[in-house]
Amino acid sequence: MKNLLTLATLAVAVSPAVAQVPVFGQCGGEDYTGSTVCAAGSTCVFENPFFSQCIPGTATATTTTSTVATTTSTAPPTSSSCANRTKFKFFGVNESGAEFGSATIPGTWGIDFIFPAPSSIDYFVGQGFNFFRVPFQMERMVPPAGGMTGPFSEAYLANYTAIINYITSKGAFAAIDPHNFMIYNGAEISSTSDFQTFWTNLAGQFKSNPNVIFDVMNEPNTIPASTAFALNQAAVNGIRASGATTQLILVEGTAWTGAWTWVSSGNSAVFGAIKDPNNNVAIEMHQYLDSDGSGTSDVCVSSTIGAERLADATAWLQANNLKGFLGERSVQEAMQIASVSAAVSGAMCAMQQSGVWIGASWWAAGPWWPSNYFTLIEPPNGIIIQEMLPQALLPYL
Ligand SMILES: *[C@@H]1O[C@H](CO)[C@@H](O)[C@H](O)[C@H]1NC(C)=O
Ligand SMILES: *[C@@H]1O[C@H](CO)[C@@H](O)[C@H](O)[C@H]1NC(C)=O
Ligand SMILES: CC(=O)N[C@H]1CO[C@H](CO)[C@@H](O)[C@@H]1O
Repeated sequence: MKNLLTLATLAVAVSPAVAQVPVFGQCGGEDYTGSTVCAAGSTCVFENPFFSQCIPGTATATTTTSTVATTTSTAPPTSSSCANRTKFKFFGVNESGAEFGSATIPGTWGIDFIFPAPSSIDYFVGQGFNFFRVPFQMERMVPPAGGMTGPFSEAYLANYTAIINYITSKGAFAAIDPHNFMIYNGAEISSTSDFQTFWTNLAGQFKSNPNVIFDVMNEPNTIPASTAFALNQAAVNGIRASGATTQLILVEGTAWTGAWTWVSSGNSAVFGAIKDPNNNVAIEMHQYLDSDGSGTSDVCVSSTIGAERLADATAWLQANNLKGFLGERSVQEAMQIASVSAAVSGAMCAMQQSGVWIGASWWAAGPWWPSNYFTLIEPPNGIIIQEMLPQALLPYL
């Protein structure tokens, strides 16, 4: 999720005491009632309708300009006209909840955070999906008192492991996702050796489960691509050192690991060198279809935008003989639903024809999203369940 919009209009009531939100704390979002005043040196930045965050620096209100042509006269393919495609090995949804309430650490189960519902897992498995990405908050898993190389919070780990094991007991795959943007306890993660140890410890907890996938870090953003690469490589080394040698590892680049910015962010210059002794790593990218690619707006650009935004990343994967995984993806509702479905269908077709994308996962399911969240795929009534699943997702299973 890119931080392209500053928060002004979404600010909620400021408490009379005007408590300051620490750097990287939550400062806004629908239903958020805390302070919107960021600590000195940081600015409240809109991330999505439900979450704004105090980011170091002064606001530069970037306007959302689309750099994408709205063109092409060729109609996007439908699933039936999408010839010669390879199905995804992994196809499913993100299951949010355990990472919620990131401003409150550790926070209270049932109030600040929650774990995905087994009934939601059952629903998607019943539809034929086999992949779930399960975000969690690092500071809850490894409390700041001991640091990221310190002991786990046994209770949080136990609850998290329970839903991971539930997923894999159904024969599906579960991605372990520290949803921390490469920031731990208010600071950018910089020590490759600490991060490697964190992953050795965490992967060690899951090394005997072949259906677990290790997703190194959700959306590093303001750090250089080379730093993101070094930290991801350290994590790969740490995971394999734990004895988890068979499972898939997903690495993510800087700039919110955006597919359409894979080249301009510098990720394309460094991530081709990723080395896994067990040769089972894929590059995870995210892509949204609104004008600034951030997933914060509910207007989809055009019916061909999905395939267009993935084209460069696909070419890079092919040239580097790497596999890709589209880990977060959503579309917007304001367009006529037929066009939105076409945009998604077109993207799915292009991915499956390319031969280099091994999986895709929709953002997002989870028990706590508001029922009107425009990209909600939580059963039974999420808008995407009703309007997108049958037309543009199920045909690509
Ligand atoms: C089908 O796709 C494969 C791999 O992408 C390609 O090598 C092959 O030429 C394609 N066949 C046709 C008929 O398009
Ligand atoms: C774990 O889940 C139980 C409910 O099953 C809950 O009572 C407990 O507070 C949770 N603890 C944490 C740290 O998530
Ligand atoms: C698309 C979207 O809204 N993504 C956001 C989901 O929520 C997490 C926090 O839990 C954000 O960090 C993502 O950017």
